Amino acid sequence: MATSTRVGRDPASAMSETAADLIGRERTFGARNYDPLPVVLARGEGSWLADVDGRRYLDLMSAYSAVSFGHGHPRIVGALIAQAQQLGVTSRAYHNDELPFLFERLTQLTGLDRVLPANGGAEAVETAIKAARKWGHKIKGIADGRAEIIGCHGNFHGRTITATALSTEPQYRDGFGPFPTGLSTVPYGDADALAKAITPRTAAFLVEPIQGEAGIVLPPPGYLARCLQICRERHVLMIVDEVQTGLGRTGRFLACQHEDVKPDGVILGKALGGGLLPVSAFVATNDVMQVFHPGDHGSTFGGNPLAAAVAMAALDVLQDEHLIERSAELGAWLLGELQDLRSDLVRDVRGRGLFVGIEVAGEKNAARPVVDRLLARGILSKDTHGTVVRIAPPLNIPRDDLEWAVGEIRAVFRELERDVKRAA
Ligand code: IF1
Repeated sequence: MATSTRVGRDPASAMSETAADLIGRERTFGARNYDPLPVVLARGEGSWLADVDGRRYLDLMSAYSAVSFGHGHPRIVGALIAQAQQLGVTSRAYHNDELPFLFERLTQLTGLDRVLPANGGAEAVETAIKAARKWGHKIKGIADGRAEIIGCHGNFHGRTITATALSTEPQYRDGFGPFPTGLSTVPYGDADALAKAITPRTAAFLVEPIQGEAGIVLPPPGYLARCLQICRERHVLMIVDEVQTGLGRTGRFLACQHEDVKPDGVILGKALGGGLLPVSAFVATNDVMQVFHPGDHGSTFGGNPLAAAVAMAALDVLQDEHLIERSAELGAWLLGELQDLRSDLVRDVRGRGLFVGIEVAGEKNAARPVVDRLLARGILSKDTHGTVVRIAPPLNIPRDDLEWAVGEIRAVFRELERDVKRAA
């Protein structure tokens, strides 16, 4: 076979490129849809990352909860390599010997009936919205094209046009219209508002059990259970977006399980790919999934054997390393420690499991100085919604590393308090 003249990076030249060179190259040739922190990562192992200069960072962000099992988990990497050497992508035109087991496993873990596999979270959200609309028309009897879906203020369900249409964040919507109709929102945490908003044309209520992007916002206790009751009474589907909160992040396999809520559908993503591949799924009841007939919906990569094998390994790690319980226990300790920061600069500390937000007092971007100073101390975090520092480490982060990080977080707030006093 002729050797291909691969266009790309000569490893030697890559070694010589400085962080500044790499950032410059990215800025020259890449769309500017992100403004990354000034760090160029090159290696990851467990909860630690290293930049191109060998500087190490403790990862308290886990790629927005996609790396819940740590970087390069040997069992998941092993599954990837083994499957890649056996069979990668076949399309769903044929069966494969990995996907049936993932389907069965996800129905057991969610208590639901059927799985439709996809790739990124947004694609699984789109699948759920299409399923809800078609269920509304074909099963509930809503006039064709008139089905409505209700979301929540402050929601985040991805970057597609439909998810953007549901978004209440002006920047996420600016310039991307026109938007599809039949999508509205109600205040998050207010079950009465949901009851009032439901019409005979409402097909589904789409909700995050804890709003991630909005700043780790927890609803009042009992909110999800009350919403489920309302949806049942009004023959409306309840679909829970667990892309970020699922797979143990909040101390249960699904965050809605904290209220013993079993919705009509659940959206999974991020950590399902084991920190290596984009793997997502829409899992729902037979009542919902009956609307899909061969050819109605699909994707090239959805359900490929490589993704299925990696997802199964991720679920094995979650179970065998008892990471759900660990998230609950270590998360409770972390929340207690951070709630004890005793700083005038901290407006609130909230979260569940290893999914915690520190709300910093001050103007819109008040969290950024905290993130920048943590970076300087060798800790990766991320501000979300400007004022909240998201702390969401891999669920298997060593306790002593997390204890060290809490000490560094305390020190950063002491430093910032001194700076504020000096500036006053
Ligand atoms: C970005 C944060 C944002 C999600 C929920 C679906 C999706 C996401 C609850 C879509 C994705 C990512 C997207 C990424 C930053 C991150 C994020 F909340 F995690 F921090 F944006 F809000 N449902 N969240 O959180 O899944 O298609 O990305 O796989 O867009 O900047 P995806």
